[in-house]
Amino acid sequence: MKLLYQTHSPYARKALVFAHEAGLADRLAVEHHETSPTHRNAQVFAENPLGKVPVLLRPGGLPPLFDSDVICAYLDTLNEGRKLIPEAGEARWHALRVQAVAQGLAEAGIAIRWETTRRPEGLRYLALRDGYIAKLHASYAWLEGELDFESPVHVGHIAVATALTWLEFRDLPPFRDKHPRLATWLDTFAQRPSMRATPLSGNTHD
Ligand SMILES: N[C@@H](CCC(=O)N[C@@H](CS)C(=O)NCC(=O)O)C(=O)O
Repeated sequence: MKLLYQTHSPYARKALVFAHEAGLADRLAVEHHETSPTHRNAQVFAENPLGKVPVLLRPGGLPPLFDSDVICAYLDTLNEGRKLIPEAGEARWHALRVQAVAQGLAEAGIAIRWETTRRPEGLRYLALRDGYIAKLHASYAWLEGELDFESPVHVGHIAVATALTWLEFRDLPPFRDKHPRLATWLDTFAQRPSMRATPLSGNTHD
């Protein structure tokens, strides 16, 4: 399988960390792609009409899979170990809603970057930036109270760790000062081989 990836994408890293945690990383050829709505990547668009990474290309003419949520769900079907997306009960809904909050963290971070550095200065809208900053702070507080810090790794943990490390990588609003449990948990999670094997690097090309 081939993973259309990006070394500075929280979503692409989430899919790859998931593959490592599921024991599937050696089945993936990882290919870096730059993407931006202002900088069309024809190879990515050929596989995903949204022009976004990650995309998982499967052998045998099977359709490409996107987005990161779908890729993780697919990889878990190949996972011969303990499932990383709990299959039933409240554990499933908990992991999926944690994943949803993590997706929102990355989305808010990207939106803040548009309103601070990516969009030309005269086109930035500070009220929109502030609205997204508020979403980040509310989500940090939610995770401090709701994340199951002690339980075995699931997709929600992977999504939160890859989102938070990306937010720090991009110097977006910090969470450590007011959310010590989250910060301590992240520092431990970041030492996992899956995280160490997938460092963030590079700049966005708009
Ligand atoms: N919901 C998607 C989001 C993917 C996404 O936004 N990827 C970014 C890179 S971080 C991208 O390729 N953006 C290009 C664009 O917006 O055109 C996922 O979870 O995979």
